[in-house]
Amino acid sequence: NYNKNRELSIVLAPFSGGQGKLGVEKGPKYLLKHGLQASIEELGWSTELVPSMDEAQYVGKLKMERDSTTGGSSVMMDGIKAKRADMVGEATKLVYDSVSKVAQADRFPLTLGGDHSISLGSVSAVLDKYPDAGLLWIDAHADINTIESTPSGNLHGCPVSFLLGLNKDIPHCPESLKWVPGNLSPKKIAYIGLRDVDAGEKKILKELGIASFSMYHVDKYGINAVIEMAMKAVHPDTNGEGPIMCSYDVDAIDPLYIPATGTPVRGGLTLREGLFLVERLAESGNLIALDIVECNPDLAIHDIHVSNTISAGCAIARCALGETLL
Ligand code: HAR
Ligand code: MN
Ligand code: MN
Ligand code: MN
Repeated sequence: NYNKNRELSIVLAPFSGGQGKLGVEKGPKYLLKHGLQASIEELGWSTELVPSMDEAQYVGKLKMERDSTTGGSSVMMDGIKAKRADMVGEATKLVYDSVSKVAQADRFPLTLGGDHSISLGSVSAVLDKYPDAGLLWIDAHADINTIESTPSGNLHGCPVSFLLGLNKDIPHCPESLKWVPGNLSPKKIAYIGLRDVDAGEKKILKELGIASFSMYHVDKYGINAVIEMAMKAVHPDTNGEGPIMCSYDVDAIDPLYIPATGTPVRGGLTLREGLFLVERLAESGNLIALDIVECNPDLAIHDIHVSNTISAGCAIARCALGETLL
């Protein structure tokens, strides 16, 4: 068990520049308002809050950009169109610095997004501390587009390619993202929940032989077998034992339960399946870090959508931290 001291830091990553919809920067504030910190304390963890940036830090710039006629600055060279690469590079480096301090102090980093680009920072920092860690990416999307393959230019669809170092050989790779070590091995990542994967992403997943459990596999084998296979995929020599980081995009869960998110895709995990995954990780004693990303309260068309989404986000954290283990 990696968490004997039960010391945890809630790292706030209120960043929305990795995609085009404002509001996702409010995720951390809403999750905290829902009582997340006290409920984690109740589970026997000592906690602290670590703000990695201000919620307002990038919002002004994003609003100006949205209101401008060009619809967003992007580096467009040789077919590369990574939107707001400077901002994303800077913000994710702030997350990296905060999570690094937490991880190096032997505390459990619970990083609250923000959009999924922030995991560039959290995962890189956790890998510095645990080079052998496996990464479970729970998501409807693979987020493995390179700056060449991205159809949208939104960098929240690209963090995994940077973590794997896939952009290093691409000419004109944005300078701002060169701080990312990019040394994650494709053998050390497994996906669960995939159902909206771009053609270019499928090619990369196949070429690199990355363990990818889509909704098809969840239906075919059941969620328990899938999480077991995913743990074994990232730690094959030790039958699934070893440090595991979980980067949890709430859109992995069906929009019936999680409506307030930027890119909902129907046919996702049930709420119970989504919680079981992290309950199993808690039970394993191998979970060393968790991200919860892509809660966007501004996208709800009704108050109940906000509370459903935020309460599910909080439940992911509590279940990952042992709430439902007897
Ligand atoms: N694959 C698409 C792209 O690259 C959309 C993926 C981004 N959406 C997310 N990420 N929420 O998980 O633009
Ligand atoms: Mn994602
Ligand atoms: Mn997603
Ligand atoms: Mn798509």
